[in-house]
Amino acid sequence: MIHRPLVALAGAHRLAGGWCRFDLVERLGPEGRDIVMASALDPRVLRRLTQPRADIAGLSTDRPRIMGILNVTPDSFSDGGRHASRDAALAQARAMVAEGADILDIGGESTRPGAREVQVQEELDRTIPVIEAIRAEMAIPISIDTRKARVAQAALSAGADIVNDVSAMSFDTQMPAVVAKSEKPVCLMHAQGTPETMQKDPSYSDVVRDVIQALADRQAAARAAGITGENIITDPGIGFGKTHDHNLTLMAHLSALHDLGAPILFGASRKRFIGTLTGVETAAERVHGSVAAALHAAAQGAQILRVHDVAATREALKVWMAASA
Ligand code: HH2
Repeated sequence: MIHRPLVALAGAHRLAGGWCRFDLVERLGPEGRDIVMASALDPRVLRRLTQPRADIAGLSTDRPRIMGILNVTPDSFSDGGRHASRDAALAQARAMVAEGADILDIGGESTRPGAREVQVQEELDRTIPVIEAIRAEMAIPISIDTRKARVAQAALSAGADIVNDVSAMSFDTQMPAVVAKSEKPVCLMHAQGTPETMQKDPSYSDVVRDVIQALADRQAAARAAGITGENIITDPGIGFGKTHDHNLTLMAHLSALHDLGAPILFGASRKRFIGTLTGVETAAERVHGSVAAALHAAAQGAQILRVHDVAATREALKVWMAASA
């Protein structure tokens, strides 16, 4: 006798044109939450959830993409000082590409809790030679992790393809114009407060709804500045003005961000809450917990996973994608 599965896990609707399928939707209303059939949704909402997202820097968004983190800083919380010279950074870029990174994210200012702002010239000196060196050797999409318009502009001129702004373009009033003129994608990340102060008692009335509303406002500001919808990426900003419970609630409801109609970037790699959950104190050793967080985000349809441990994430994703196809 042949046993056939009676339960099909695949749903009728494809999330954002990607690899996740769904039939039910949890609605997060001001009066609470309810679960409804996706087919009963307002057709405009259903279209926003299902519409395939645009390519990002030439990469299709129909499978999870790995963004390898390359901090050229002396003080980043997990890799600070390790790739501070141009040669060390280039070697790390080569290694991450060999391990399967789809994008490299270059940062010259730590935004860990309590970090002090870095002067523009210092940030330029750290990042631009590295971007030039990578661009001279590799075709991989490069993103510049900065809050400063002058750094973004110089990075784009040096060959960067994406601007990743942890202030969602609210730190520097010139940023929206620089991004709009470049016609390149920008990642709008949610943060409550600035890195210096953000972990001092962050609070929300409903963290998921508040983060989505704040991102929708920044999306509208970006559009008003002339940035097209297909060039906007959103990010809940794990660890940026969030308690341990805020981070976990946002992760549990990550797929709700698809209602913004944009690709989702998710960055939990080696962050404090993973240390709290696993008991692993040293940030660079939080690999297993970080991989679990990345797989969870992939299962919620997040299109870009920002990680330090590219090989481990790539291997885990390969198995997970093959098994869930
Ligand atoms: N997290 C960090 C930095 N940039 N960008 C996006 N879009 N999303 C994130 O979650 C995010 C980010 C912080 O991590 P890291 O770069 O590893 O450390 P540091 O800020 O200390 O350099």
